[in-house]
Amino acid sequence: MRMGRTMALMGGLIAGFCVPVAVSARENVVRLAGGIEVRDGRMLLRVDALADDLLRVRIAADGRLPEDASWAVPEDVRARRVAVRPLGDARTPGFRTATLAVRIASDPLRLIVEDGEGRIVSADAIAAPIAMQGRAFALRKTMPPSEHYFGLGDKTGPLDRRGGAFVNWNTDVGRFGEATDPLYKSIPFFVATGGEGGSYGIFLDNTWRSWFDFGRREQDVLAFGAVDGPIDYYLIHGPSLRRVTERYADLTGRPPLPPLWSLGYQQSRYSYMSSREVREVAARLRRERIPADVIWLDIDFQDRNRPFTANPRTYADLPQLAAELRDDGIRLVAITDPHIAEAPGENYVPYDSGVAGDHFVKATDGRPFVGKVWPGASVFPDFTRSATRGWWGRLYAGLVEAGIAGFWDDMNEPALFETPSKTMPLDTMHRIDTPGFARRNASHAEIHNLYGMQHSRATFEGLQALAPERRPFVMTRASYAGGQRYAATWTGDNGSNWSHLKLSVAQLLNLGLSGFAYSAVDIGGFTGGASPELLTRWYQIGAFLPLMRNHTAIDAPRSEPWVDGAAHTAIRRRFIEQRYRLLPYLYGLADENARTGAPLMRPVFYDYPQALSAPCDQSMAFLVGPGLLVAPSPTPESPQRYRICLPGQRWFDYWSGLEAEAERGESAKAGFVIVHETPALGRLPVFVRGGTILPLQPLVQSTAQAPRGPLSLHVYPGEDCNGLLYADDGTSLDHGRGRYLRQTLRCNVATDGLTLSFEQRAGDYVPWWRRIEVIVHGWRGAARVELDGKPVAATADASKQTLRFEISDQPAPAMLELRREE
Ligand code: NBV
Repeated sequence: MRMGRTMALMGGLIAGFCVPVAVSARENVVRLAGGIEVRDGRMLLRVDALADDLLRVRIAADGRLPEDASWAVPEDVRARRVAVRPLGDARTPGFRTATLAVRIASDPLRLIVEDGEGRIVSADAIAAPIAMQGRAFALRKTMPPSEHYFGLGDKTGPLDRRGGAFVNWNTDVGRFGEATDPLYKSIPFFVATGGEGGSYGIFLDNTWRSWFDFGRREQDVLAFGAVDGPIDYYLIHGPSLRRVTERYADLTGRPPLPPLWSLGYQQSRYSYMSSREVREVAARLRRERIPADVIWLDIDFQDRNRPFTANPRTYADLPQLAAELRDDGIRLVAITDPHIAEAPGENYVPYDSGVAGDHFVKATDGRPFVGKVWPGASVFPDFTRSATRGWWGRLYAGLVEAGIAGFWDDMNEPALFETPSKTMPLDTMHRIDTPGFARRNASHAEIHNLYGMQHSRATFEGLQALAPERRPFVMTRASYAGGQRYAATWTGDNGSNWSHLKLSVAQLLNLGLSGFAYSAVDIGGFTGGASPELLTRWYQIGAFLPLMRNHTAIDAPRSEPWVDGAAHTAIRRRFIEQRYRLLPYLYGLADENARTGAPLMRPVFYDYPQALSAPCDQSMAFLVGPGLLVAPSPTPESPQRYRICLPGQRWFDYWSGLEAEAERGESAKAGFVIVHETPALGRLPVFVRGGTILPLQPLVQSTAQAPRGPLSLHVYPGEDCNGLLYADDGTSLDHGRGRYLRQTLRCNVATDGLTLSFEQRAGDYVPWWRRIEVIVHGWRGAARVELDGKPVAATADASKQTLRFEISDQPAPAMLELRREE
């Protein structure tokens, strides 16, 4: 249980930390072109300004900084500097960047960061700001009452981390619950918002077992530390939350643009037991007219659970299966766990070649470490060696050739059976041999949290090498900060209950703020079996999540969309269809994410800081990009009416297209349009921000089909009105060579109507649409429409308050004028 274990760990650490290591007189200050180094007794504190709003802080208790290496932050990024101006005196030296003031107070050494106006962004605590106990360290900072904390990957509990304490130690938790910690991933990064200096983020780049305490143990103290390893963290100043997440992406990388098909509906189960069963599922999806792009193959597709094999009886025709499904617009994703069966003399290539290349992690006796997992006795690749990653990557040749489109790296905490620690002994040896690192042996205690990240890196890079023209798709369960460069993720083995439905929204939001923009949750829950209503609700919300995958455990009832009869199937189908209609919008968000790091799924306060103090329970609400606000009931199991706080001025109901009207008596609350919703099974409230141009496409059954008909542009007038069109071939890397289409659209509300402009198109990709249908919402009365001065026939619909017309595609800049007529 989270609190019990965490408290025990930190109790030990912090108690010992009360004796600061060095408080002697200041010995020297070295002013650097891009930072400062201050020594106090033996302790060394170094701050480098990588950018005006991005600081790297390193502390060495023995005065010597450790090797400058990182699995998360690439070398060229760590090498960046901006010139700084000196600040302060010998007692409190510091520097200024264009936007920050950095001061280092003494006795004890303390770091204080202010913005240009002297407002505190982040300040070390006065008491024991840096404390050591052996090789463990704890850092303490002040925690203003107004501040809220987010991030740390998919850790459970409330969205806001304030008042919580968390441990980073990748763990196969099985049936996790609301208070389970640690979980599968370690992303030691949080964002803070609501303080006087604006939003900031802190990323502790330390792979050892680490912890974060947001005022749980000590009120108003923010503390973090690790049991060993470097004291090396980055402080990012926003002041907007958006800017923090973008900067974190500059630091640790952005996910590459994923294949379009991965945004479609994905059907999985542990396991579809034969290629016959896969064909049946595929046929049923098509027969039921449920759009789908992917079917997943879990461990039972393999021969005796051995990675990189296919069961010779049940999946003898894998290449044929993949080809047939592909013709039907369905791709296969197959599991490739990291454990390799210890099977000498059995012609099991991954084992034989792994031994020949000395690729496995070693026990203290120097022999490959052997542990029990799915295949029985297994050995574990040492992914900290580039040669091993290369070897692993080549193992995919057979599956890629068989037509498998994507891969699933599970069990990579790494998880082991029949051991209380659930993983390998901490003294198991890895042999780091990767450019940018000194070659050395490293204990599993140091590498554990990295294992999943480097596993998915090996998979990703292997696929790049095997199919250089294709975008790899990899999903990993365990990872570390920066792992978003290689793989999408999901939240592991959740339960089929309402509490997990709620948790999943907070988990995916925090993952998005932690760099993992592509994340999924097992729709319906992995264990237990969902009630029909729970499953339907999950499908509805799932349609708006970054990735949409239904998955269940081997012993759980099936949870494909059709399992609960026609009425439920119809609702689930309708929501999956909406996701497919929204693909042009979702793909535009993917393009934005690849360029800026902005997550697809965002907390409402990402764009609307006032949402942090909304007079509504916002725990289930989220944004999809800047334009959509999804507002499920905060108590989804309850039929109770609930209030929805729409921040800002103007919102439209996504389903009816009508402007959302503030409920009577609610309009007085400044900053929000407040509406009420009485839950009905078929409905999920979704709103569009006034000021959005939302591109939608005609329905398809798979992204492999070209949509037939026009692209629809729904214009919802309002402030800062804009939209983005992005398209490319969806699977290749041609978009990096100019074969893409990116076009900004804008609208301007005038007293007598509206203008809609198409800006200059970038890229030379020719899209699937030839015509564009424009639907302007909130329109009253008749209209005269002109495109670059030429009249266009338009139809107004008074009951829907729309104005509708069709034009040809507009590759060049163009201007539409819409004038209201009496
Ligand atoms: O490979 C089987 C399962 C998989 O379905 C699930 O999604 C993973 O989280 N896997 C765990 C192994 C253990 C299941 C008890």
